[in-house]
Amino acid sequence: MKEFINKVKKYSKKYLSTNILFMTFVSTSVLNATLLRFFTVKNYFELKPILADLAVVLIIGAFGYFIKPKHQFKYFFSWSIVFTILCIFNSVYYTNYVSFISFSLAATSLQLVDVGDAIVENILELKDFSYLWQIGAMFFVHLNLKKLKYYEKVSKIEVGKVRALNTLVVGLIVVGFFISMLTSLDIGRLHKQWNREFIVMKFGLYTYQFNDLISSLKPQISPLFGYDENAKMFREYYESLSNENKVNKYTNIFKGYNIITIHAESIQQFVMGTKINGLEVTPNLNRLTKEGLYFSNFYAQESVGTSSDSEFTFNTSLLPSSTGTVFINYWDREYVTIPKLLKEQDYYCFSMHGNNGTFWNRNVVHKSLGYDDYFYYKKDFIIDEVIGLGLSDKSFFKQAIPKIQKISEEHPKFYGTMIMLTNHTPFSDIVEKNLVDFDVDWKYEKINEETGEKEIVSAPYLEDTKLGNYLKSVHYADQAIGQFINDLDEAGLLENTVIVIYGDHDAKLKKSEFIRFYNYDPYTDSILSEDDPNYKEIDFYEYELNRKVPLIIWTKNQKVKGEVTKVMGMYDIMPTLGNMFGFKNKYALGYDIFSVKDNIVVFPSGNWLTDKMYYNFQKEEGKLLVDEPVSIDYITKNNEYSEKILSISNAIIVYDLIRKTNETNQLIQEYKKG
Ligand code: GP9
Ligand code: MN
Repeated sequence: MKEFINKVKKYSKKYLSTNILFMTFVSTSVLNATLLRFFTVKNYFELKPILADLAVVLIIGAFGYFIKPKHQFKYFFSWSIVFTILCIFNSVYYTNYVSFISFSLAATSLQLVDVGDAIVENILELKDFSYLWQIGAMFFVHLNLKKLKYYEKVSKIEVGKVRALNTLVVGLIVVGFFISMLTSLDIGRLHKQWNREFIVMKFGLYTYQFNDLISSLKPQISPLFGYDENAKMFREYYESLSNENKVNKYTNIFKGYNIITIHAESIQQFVMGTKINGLEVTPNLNRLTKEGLYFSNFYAQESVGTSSDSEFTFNTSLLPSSTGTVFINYWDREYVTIPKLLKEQDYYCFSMHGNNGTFWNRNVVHKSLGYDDYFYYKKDFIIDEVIGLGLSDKSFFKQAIPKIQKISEEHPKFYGTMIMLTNHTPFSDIVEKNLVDFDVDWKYEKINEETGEKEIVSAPYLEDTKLGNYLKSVHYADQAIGQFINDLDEAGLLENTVIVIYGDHDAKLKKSEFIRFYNYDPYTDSILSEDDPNYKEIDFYEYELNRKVPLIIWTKNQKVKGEVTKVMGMYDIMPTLGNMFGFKNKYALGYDIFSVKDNIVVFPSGNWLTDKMYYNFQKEEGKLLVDEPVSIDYITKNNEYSEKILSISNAIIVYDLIRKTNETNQLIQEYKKG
């Protein structure tokens, strides 16, 4: 044993004394990345990102051993410069945008970011320079090693390849150790790469930046292949569509009206029909459905880009991309959008949100979608009440009123998108802060066994459950919407304005939550058994169909009214509003709901929904929603159609086909002019 310890001691001594430069590089790089987290996300003690940073640096460092010792300094020093620059840039970026730099944005965001802001806000702080110590340390160590003739000594004993391989193995062991600590949520988020803060917190700076580089390159690489066939498919599809403008009773009905769109975060439609102890969860939304047009079978068509996908589909009538997220990976493509078309009619377009502007890359994407201005909380709102992710909806809406008023005074017409925030999963903050007064306990009458008298008993069956918190949170969101509409009215902003409210996606509640909700028996404080005649089964289809969200088009004077039960998707909004407001997107994949006969909602998963059937593409089976059967041909045709729509949408997004077509048309025009 003693011998073994001595051996280890001897080996370590030898290793330490002959790997000084390598170890300085590794330790300074890991320390600098930790320093960055210290100044930004603040989780500097967490083991996961330290391990991840260590693994990356070890692997990069290992390759240094393939170089002769006297030249190794150049290698390690160059990497130290790269890492230091990464830290400094990210530090400055974080101060300004509370997020980390992405390669995909670096090139073009400079043109889009408000230059005025950039100058005011881009002030370097002392801490941004603190990372330079790594360069100094490397240089200092190198000079001393030179003095001590270290490189000559090492040259005699070092077998580069062996050291390189050994170090690589150690690096890979650290990687393995790190991976074993990851959850599937961590991996999913790394893959999607949109929550940049989260990735740096869990994966460290170097893995983040490396992963970001790869996902930023993906959109550049994929358009290199398959362009011709995609462009052909795109051309043929749009040539096959009829150009005729269908007129109906809604055509141009709102020409010249302002639009305020409320992006109602996570509001699912079932809450509108829900009453707890006789009280409506959403009294305001319910009132608006009666006073306006209410689309009761409306579905969001979001993919991994959740909120941002809905904003994209709403504004473009295209579907989310099949790889990555449009707002992150394909935001620089050309799209025909509602703001762009309204601007042709002299509208001023803005969007507002109570969270950070960089979330979902909105500060960049909203500009490229054609919004004139994007307000976000750091700059334009006073953060006087925080719930969950950011400014509370009630405060957000209150503060928005004078801003909208000013806009309405300065511009002839406006289109505004108000992105709500409070009702965001996990819905617990609002409950913990006791900011909503909505009792979700089940109240029922019971005979008191001792007194024999009737009394009201309360079963806290939803207390502390996600669904229970969700209902409370939705009640708050509903109050916020109600308050906003009242305040708009008081400010005289409703006279010539159409309010559009849409749920951006479902609440992502588990099936088991619904099973408990629909099958709870307060008398026994338990869930009904499956063979109970009152048991409500929630299978795959029930669950999917229940994911629908509200869509309401409302005006104060109740100019349009009624319930539309036809199935409808987020991509149908643009053509439907287009018919009402007098604009048209020839690349729209959805239809004006008042002109289409048999509508189909195509989901990014390949599943589709018509009034007759919900079809599960993965399982190749569907559920009939009507009594009459459908033919195999009906299913095949809809399958083909769904695939086509998804491919067209993807082709436009990945290959930037709208821009390319516009450019070609312009060239032809110029050529014709001579
Ligand atoms: C955050 C918000 C939420 O700013 O809009 O986005 P989501 O998580 O729903 O996609
Ligand atoms: Mn959302």
